[in-house]
Amino acid sequence: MNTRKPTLGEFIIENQASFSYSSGELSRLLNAIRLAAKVVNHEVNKAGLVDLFGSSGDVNVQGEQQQKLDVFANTTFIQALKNRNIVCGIVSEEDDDFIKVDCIDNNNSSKYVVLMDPLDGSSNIDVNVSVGTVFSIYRRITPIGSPVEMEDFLQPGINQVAAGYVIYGTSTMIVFTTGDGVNGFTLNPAIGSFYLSHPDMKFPETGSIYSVNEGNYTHFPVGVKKYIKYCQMDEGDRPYTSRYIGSLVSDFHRNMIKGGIYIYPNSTIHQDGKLRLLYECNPVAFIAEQAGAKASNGYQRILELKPKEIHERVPFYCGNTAMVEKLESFLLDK
Ligand code: P6P
Repeated sequence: MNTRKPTLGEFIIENQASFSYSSGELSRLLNAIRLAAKVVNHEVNKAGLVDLFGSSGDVNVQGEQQQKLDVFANTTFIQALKNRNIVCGIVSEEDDDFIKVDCIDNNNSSKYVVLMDPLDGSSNIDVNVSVGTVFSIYRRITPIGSPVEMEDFLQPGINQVAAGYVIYGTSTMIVFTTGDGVNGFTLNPAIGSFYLSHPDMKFPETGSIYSVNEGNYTHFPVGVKKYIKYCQMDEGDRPYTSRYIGSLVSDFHRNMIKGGIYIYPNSTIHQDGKLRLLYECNPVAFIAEQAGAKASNGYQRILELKPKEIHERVPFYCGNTAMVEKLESFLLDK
């Protein structure tokens, strides 16, 4: 009996039929992401040896110091997506405006758009802490064959056809959903293939980890302060454990496996929160819900928020449903 775990490529082929609307294009899109992930992984793993550490000297649209690997990752994913005539447009954290993808024959019949944070948590690169790529895939809503437009990107998260992340950690993984559960694939660097290491990922029933930058505590809304004190009380199943890496993908991935909540609230420092709705919160929220958990802005389901601009930020509370709902109850208490 063949007990070898399927590769990501084999998994995509085996599940092709379950990808909504897909006529093979979504499979080709996921394969492009797989290739780019391997290329970025190779550079992340040797960054210090080839002076890919440190900043590029530029500043991105967020006003954040652009790290050299940010630029490399952005270029790599954009090129992989452009080369296969599978997308008509791209939004990246690293680019001010959306990118129109005109295919060679100028007849771009592609029906998908991709929104991504090519290297999230990049401020951790120089200190050898895990970083990640986050991606979100939608079908375009303007006519196929016409130039892609802003409304193709400003769709609510419930319209995503697929979403996932790459985590460049002690091992490199791709975790993604196409709306039929969450599956995790681990790269075997000796072979260069991703293998299905975490089938049908689900949050544990309960969680006892809270992830928040407590350095900003005095700037948080009262309800968030109350929830943090609740986590720290010696009562019932608490105190919880505080774990915060400062890399969304790493904090979320650990919480999905061990159970927990990730918190990035609005504050007097970040009026609307820090995380971006389109290419951080929506894809992670899609995965969280598919893994039996919850993602909200404190009052509304993240996936139902109607985006107003491509780099907009929202408060983000994501993890075990009971933990998120407890935090929401503190926010509702006036
Ligand atoms: P802070 C990385 O810049 C990021 O977008 C997330 O990956 C991470 O969770 C968060 O910001 C860290 O922000 O303000 O705690 O350093």
